Amino acid sequence: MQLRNLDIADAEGMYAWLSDNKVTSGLNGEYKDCSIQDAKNFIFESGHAPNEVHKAIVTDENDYVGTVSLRFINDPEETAELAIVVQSDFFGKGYAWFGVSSMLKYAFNSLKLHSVYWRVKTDNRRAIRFFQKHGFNSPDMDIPEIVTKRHQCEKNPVWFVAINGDDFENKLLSKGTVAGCQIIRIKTIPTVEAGELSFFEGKKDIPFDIKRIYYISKVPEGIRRGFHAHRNLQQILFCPYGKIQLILENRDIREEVELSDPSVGVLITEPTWREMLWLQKDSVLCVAASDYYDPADYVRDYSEFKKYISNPFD
Ligand code: T46
Repeated sequence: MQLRNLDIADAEGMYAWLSDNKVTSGLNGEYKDCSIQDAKNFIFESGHAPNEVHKAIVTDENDYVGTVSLRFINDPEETAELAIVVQSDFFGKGYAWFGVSSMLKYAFNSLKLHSVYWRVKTDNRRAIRFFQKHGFNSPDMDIPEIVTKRHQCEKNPVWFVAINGDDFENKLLSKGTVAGCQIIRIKTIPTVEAGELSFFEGKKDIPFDIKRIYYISKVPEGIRRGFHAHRNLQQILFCPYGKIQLILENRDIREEVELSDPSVGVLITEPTWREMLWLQKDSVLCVAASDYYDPADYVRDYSEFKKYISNPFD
């Protein structure tokens, strides 16, 4: 996935979400009368709008997925407002987070802004959950009045903020756990010009001896694997190359974490449902496991998993 400038050929994809109630019902504007010509006009004007940046979020094949924007750049000074929209066919595939995190990086690293605000309609539970899941909360501090005033006819939008210097990509990692699984820093020795070397040792850096190592590679972007739990197996999962989202569920908590840093691993030592989503093609998932391969240790049926964790001794 990548960001690029909007192109007139994106109008069709843009019209697809403009006429999709699943998308527009969560947004703050009126879109029901929009035509493909409106999409073309927006794309044309977006290249010339002062104090605005609009980018297309696209697949590896350069197909339009959605738009992410910064508006009101430097009004007030060193701030901007962010907006994102993704076609419903691409919900849950990592594109929204890619768009948000890439645009925030651009706002902070290239535009040198201090803070970026965005708002979500109160009843857009999906979007609110999405931002909370990524560690964002409604800001403690007040949003500048000049910003809220622009949207005063909207009913109590939920505001979010990112501040330059926040480790927003690693908010979840700094939490230390994801769905009850431990997130660990893998010891890493950096060099100045020759990369870095990471390592861990069984029973020293992780709580078990390693009996098996496997890795998953050559997976296209957007593919999901997993969909099972283990009864007894303990594992550490890490991603030495690329970007993979882990969706983990342990008892009542279902959480996601993105693995993209070779020096970060997730330790799964309890029966935990796992799904892995390839956010970038050719990403590699490596696993060190506490035992040999045993098909009988897998729980591949979700309802069986729910029963198993409520009473593992049944
Ligand atoms: C896990 C996640 C993260 C073997 O023959 N030996 C092995 O050691 C493994 C791991 C798998 N296999 C066979 C079993 C299947 O015929 O390889 C095939 C693919 O396995 P599976 O569909 O289970 O792959 P994933 O990616 O869904 O899950 C794997 C691990 O199996 C699992 O333990 O936690 O990665």
